[in-house]
Amino acid sequence: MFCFQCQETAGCSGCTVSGVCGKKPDVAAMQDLLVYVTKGISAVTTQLRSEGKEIDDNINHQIIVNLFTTITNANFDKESIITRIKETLEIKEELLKKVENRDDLPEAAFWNGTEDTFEDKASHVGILATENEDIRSLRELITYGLKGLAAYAKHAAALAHTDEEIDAFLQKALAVTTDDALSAEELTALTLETGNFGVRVMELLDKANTAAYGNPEITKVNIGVGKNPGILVSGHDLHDLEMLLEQTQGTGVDIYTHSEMLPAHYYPAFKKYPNFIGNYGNAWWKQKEEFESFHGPILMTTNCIVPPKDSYKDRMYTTGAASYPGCTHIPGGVGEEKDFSEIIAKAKQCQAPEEIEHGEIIGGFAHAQVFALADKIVEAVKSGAIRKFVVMAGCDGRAKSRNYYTDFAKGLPKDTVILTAGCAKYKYNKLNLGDIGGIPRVLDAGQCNDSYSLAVIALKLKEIFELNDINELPIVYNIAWYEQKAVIVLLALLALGVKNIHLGPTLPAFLSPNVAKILVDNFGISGIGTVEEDLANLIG
Ligand code: FS2
Ligand code: SF4
Repeated sequence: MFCFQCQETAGCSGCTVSGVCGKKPDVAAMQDLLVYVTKGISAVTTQLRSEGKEIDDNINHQIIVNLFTTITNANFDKESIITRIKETLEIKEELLKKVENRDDLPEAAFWNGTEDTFEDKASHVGILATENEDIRSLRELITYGLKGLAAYAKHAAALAHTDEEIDAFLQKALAVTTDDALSAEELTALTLETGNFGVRVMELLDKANTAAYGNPEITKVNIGVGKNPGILVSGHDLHDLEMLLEQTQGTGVDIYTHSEMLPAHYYPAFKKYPNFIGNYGNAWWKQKEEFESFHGPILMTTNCIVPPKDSYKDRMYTTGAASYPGCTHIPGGVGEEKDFSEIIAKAKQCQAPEEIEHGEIIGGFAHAQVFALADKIVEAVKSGAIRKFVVMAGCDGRAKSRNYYTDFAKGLPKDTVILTAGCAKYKYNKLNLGDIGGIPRVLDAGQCNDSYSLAVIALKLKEIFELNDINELPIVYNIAWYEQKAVIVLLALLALGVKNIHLGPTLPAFLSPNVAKILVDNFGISGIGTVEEDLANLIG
């Protein structure tokens, strides 16, 4: 196997024996093949669009869920990946019959095979099949950005928000990564276009979420526990959470969020549920201890599964693109009603959660809430009470080196405000960093996709302060990444013109020296140094 798509890749270069995430070589092979056949079907749909034919929504959904399935930590279940490969090949064969001009289609568009050929085919279509290091780097950078984009498109689609132009771009870009005629320059341009569509998909998801659940508002979230048995919901899918909340009314079972599901508490629509108790625990990587002490069932709605311990494996459930062998998968397609009765029945047999923390955390600072506070914030900037905003969005992870972010947050002067989104926040959202004239020093916009809100806020401030360039604002960027959604967030920020982003704890292994140089020369991207150096550089 060879995989280097996430920050925790072995030796900062690539997982070759087994994934640091727990992905085994046979699963890695099937994921490689799933990406390959998804590129193949995308080449076919792209050709059909160019011939004026429409592509059905179900096909668009198949493609985005395929990509989501291959995101780090989402799906460890070989059988479910094989099923997706077979389904995709079947749909592709039907589509291929409708193509008039097949001349420019790549090999991936024609390939078909039975299950006994999958392993052999997978061994020829992985990342290392592209020999030129720079082309490989750009292809993977684009593919990972598209995986993140697909994840956000899937969440929006679950709430009946789709955009044919986004799907058409996603499929065109996937298809193009198989084109050997494309130069490094053309691939670089496509990388930036991917960032533009990253902005669009986050905007689409923001619309989907706020139309369904209202605008996030300042909210204090309980981090303690109640007396009833509970279900812990992790991942990012708000629609799954909504269905579970509906189905647990009057059952005596409480609902808690874990990790990236925390921001659900900020939406007005979820506040009406009396059994929506609070957030339990921290970022995804602490799940081994926290799922154990929770005692009740856990529902993983998306990625960031850590291979479960036997002690709670029988109460861990997956749904959507997520799957783990031996854990029950709750079926249901994009936007379909799901039946969570099995999880609810399981919860009733479990003890109530054990309290591991007590108190409250505050969040809900997405764009509408921040705009409501705009006068106060602008005044604080003008008076010098706020000297700088520091965007510290992104992901958390296991590496000890990530303590840098806690130390950096602690070391920031008291006239600075952290803008955050994603699970990176758990490195500093319980530090009690205080406030500036009533404005908390950690403003949490929400999930990683709500980094869009941080960009909207920056653009609004640029307008208020009548600046020509987003980089003239007193905002600096010190972003932590882990998986591929952070890649699309990064590309989106670059597309919006943000420069001098610090990215850590390590730069992506999939950036070849030449591709890294393009990012450094054109966007001023850099890694992180010591806390002291970076505080001096970024804050002065
Ligand atoms: Fe955190 Fe994991 Fe949000 Fe990432 S919970 S690393 O999926 O996308 O962030
Ligand atoms: Fe390794 Fe990350 Fe790939 Fe898992 S997703 S196999 S940890 S590079």
